[in-house]
Amino acid sequence: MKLNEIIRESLNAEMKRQQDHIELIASENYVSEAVLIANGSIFTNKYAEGYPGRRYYGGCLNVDKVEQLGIDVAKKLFDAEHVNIQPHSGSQANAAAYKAFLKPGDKVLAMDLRAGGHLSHGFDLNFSGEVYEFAFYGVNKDTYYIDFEEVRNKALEFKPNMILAGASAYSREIDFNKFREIADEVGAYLMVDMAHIAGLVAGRAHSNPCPIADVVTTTTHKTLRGARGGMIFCKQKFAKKVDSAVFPGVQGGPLEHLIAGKTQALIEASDPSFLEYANQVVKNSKALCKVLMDNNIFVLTNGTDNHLLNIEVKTAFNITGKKAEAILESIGIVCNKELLPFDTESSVNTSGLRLGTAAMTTRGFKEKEFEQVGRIIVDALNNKDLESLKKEVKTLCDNFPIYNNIKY
Ligand code: DSN
Repeated sequence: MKLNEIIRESLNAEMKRQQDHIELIASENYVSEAVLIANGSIFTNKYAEGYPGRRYYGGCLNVDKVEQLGIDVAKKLFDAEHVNIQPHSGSQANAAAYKAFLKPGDKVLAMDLRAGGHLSHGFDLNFSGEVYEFAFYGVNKDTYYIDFEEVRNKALEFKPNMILAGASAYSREIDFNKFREIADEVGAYLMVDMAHIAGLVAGRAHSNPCPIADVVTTTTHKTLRGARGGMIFCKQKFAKKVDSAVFPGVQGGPLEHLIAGKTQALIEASDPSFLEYANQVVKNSKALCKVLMDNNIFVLTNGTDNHLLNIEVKTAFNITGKKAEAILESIGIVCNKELLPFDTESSVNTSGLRLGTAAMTTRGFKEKEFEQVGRIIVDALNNKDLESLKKEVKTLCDNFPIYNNIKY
């Protein structure tokens, strides 16, 4: 049967959209052609409930080989005692990690969504906020850094069963040892959600939480540049309860085609060139940050140590984050509005933007290109000639192709 025409047209249109836009969404990236092949492979036909060597279905010889390879590579890359690479997503990984370590109603201290946390870290409309009792720490009002005094005070007062470190919109290195100290002081488990920074950890551009925390969750498609999905790392002593929390706890059959895509990406992230990539992501982020700061834009924490930066656009340009996102998209730059800590705007409008460098670094952008992107952003938000800025964006995109002639 032929590929449906609407699907074909949409895929080709999406290929063109991705090629013709500068992608600054901090959680996105471009996978390799090898990862695409694995993602779209015949492993999608296979049921494989269970784990390599102990499945509930026959015919798992080939998927076993790949999943075991992924496990071995992930353990080595992240210096972890145990890993489960079956979670379908970061939220699924978090659901399984909570299930492995907590009972419904147990207490978790996590980063506030408004300070840069994540929906699955206790937001009241998310399963996490419904099943467990969450309290939140935030960032310092002057520095916008994680306020460890607040973390400690809240931990002493709230007495959580678990402390959760990790964020979706935090631009500074997270000190996992400090979280460990506080967790030990109050007798809590330490969980780290390293979804955003996993690629930087793999590329040695951020410290590694795996040897420090009891359990670490991640997505596989952000800075790690793999198939969409999740993983959970833990100490060997927790391996059994983590594995049974994933299956049969929160999932049934694993998506072996995506596990093949994750495995391919993990192999790519183990290559020495990935160290260079991760390092370049951070250098690019710093270069973009400098241009924006030189143009009097407030960057939260006055800088960045990782792949992203959060900027305030309301003061500098007298527009909301929503409007800024729309202006940039009109010239071919894609990013997302961001609700900032202490924001006075609603979550629909926001005062800020979150900008990330992982995707365009994959396409080959270096500091020079990010300096140009920073200048284009400033000009666009100052409402300079948008037509000519759009042409400049297109030329930059043309000079850095994503894939060699993929056509559906
Ligand atoms: N939605 C992702 C992000 O953009 O950060 C987190 O899951």
